Amino acid sequence: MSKTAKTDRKAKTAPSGYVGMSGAEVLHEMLLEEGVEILFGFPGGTVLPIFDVLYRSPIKFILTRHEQGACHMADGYARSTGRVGVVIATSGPGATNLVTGLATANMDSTPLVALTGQVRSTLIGNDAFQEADITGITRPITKHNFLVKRVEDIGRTIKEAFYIARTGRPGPVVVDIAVDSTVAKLEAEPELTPDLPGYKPATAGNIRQIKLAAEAINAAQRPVLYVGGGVVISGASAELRKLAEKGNIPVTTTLLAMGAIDERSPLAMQMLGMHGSATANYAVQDSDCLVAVGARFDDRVTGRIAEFAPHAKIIHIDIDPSSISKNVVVDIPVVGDARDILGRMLEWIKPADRSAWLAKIEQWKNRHPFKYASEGKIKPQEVVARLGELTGHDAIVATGVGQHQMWTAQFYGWRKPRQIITSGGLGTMGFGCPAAIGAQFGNPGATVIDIDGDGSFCMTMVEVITAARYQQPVKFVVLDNEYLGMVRQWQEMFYGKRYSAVSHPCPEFAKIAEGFGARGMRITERSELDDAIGEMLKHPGPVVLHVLVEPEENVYPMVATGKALHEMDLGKLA
Ligand SMILES: Cc1ncc(C[n+]2csc(CCOP(=O)(O)OP(=O)(O)O)c2C)c(N)n1
Repeated sequence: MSKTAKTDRKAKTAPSGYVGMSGAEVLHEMLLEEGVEILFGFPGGTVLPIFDVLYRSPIKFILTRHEQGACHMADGYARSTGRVGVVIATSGPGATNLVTGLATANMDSTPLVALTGQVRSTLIGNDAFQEADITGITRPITKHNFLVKRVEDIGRTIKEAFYIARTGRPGPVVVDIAVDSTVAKLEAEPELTPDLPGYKPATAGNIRQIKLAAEAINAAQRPVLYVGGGVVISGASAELRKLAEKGNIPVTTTLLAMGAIDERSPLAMQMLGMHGSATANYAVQDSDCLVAVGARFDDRVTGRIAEFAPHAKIIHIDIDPSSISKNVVVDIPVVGDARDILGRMLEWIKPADRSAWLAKIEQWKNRHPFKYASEGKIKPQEVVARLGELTGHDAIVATGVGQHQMWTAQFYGWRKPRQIITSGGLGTMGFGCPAAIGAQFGNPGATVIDIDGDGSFCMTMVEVITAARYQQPVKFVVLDNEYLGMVRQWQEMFYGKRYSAVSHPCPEFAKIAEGFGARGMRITERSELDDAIGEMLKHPGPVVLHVLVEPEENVYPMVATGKALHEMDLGKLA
């Protein structure tokens, strides 16, 4: 599609190349060349020339109700498809509304390109109307950013932005473009070849390091694979599975890597960390060789760092050299693409009988599974578990941030990579609703569910209007515990139950949904749950299902701040 569009346009406007094209037209050509099929955003004065070109573009444009929503949609699209998400906003408030979305994408390594309008190049720095220093504001929360002031630089910069966003450790790139450069016309052929002498992302791992790592694994009796989002991003799930099976190595995944291994595998130990499975946490603490792949030893994963995996030799496979030994001192670093490295490591891994280790793991699994009591009010965990079963564990699932996010990770039953769309690093409430819509745009025909908390949903639920307008059949399941639940849990456990600013009475979400053009449903009883989920899944359009759940349910296990992983509070799982 993009090739034809380019040829047509060139035939009409610039038979000899780009000369005569406006900056906005060149930008559009570059988007087509990059294969962009969908753009999320919101217009305004400084991006009018770009929107004028979009008026006759084959690129689908999704007008959101808030720029934050657009950024999270581009993020959900990117995470669920592996392609670069693209978002556009105007200068000043439009661009500042992207900030949370950019920081979210940056923390979780999502490839995004954000195009922002900027005031005229001659006015920059003058406090012009709707001027904000977006390159200054976003420098620490993006992989890279550019300010473009000349029409000659637009094409090359866009190419560079896409290249940086998707290569190495992916991330968001902002291109801030002065409006006059989008209006000006090219008088000479522009240089379009990316010129990034300082940017050399590693891909292949060093073979010596790979062999050293394989030898350490072969020598280990209690190895554990600790797998992070990098494995999903690099498409290394098949290599991971082969390696785990060949070496009989149990696997735990971070929140961002749920589905990197099918949880039905006997080697799968589910999530680790603050609310991870007892099995995964005990296994890490007991391990003599911890193999971290595409993970960054986040404090929510490690607990008290001085006592993290105290008996283990630590191998760290990561594409980002700055991640190595950042939080935990690593014995054998291997820098490069996880898929390439795991694929090559496979031939050095010796099949090993680790039955004693696996038996111990099986024992932990049997003793301390994630569980809840199905009594009294509807339990949030059972809503997640029933959603898993009734969707055949095959849906793409987005979440907000809080208890519901942890229960989703614990109880959905993950089968494949790119199934979970959640804000891990930044922990952005409000991510779920728009991210789910973005994922649905990228996966037409797939079942996409946002399992949300009432607090998180309130932050961005206005985008249900976007889902309804563009007929995206996303299912929004709001687990309403009438509290900002995760904060309430901390106040219960660590602040003597002094509930400060966590009571969160909710509006009638089902009525709001109807007003927004979606279907609205509300349930309060366990007996209604399966029918409601069934009806929701059958409905061809977007649905908001408001579920009133037990208000004071807690997430277990819990590793309190300052505790080591094995010191977790098992709560009712004990
Ligand atoms: C934008 C933002 N503001 C504040 C927080 C701090 N925070 C983390 S969890 C949480 C409560 C979330 O409540 P809700 O969405 O209802 O989910 P629940 O924990 O009840 O499942 C808060 C306030 C955050 N993560 N993000």
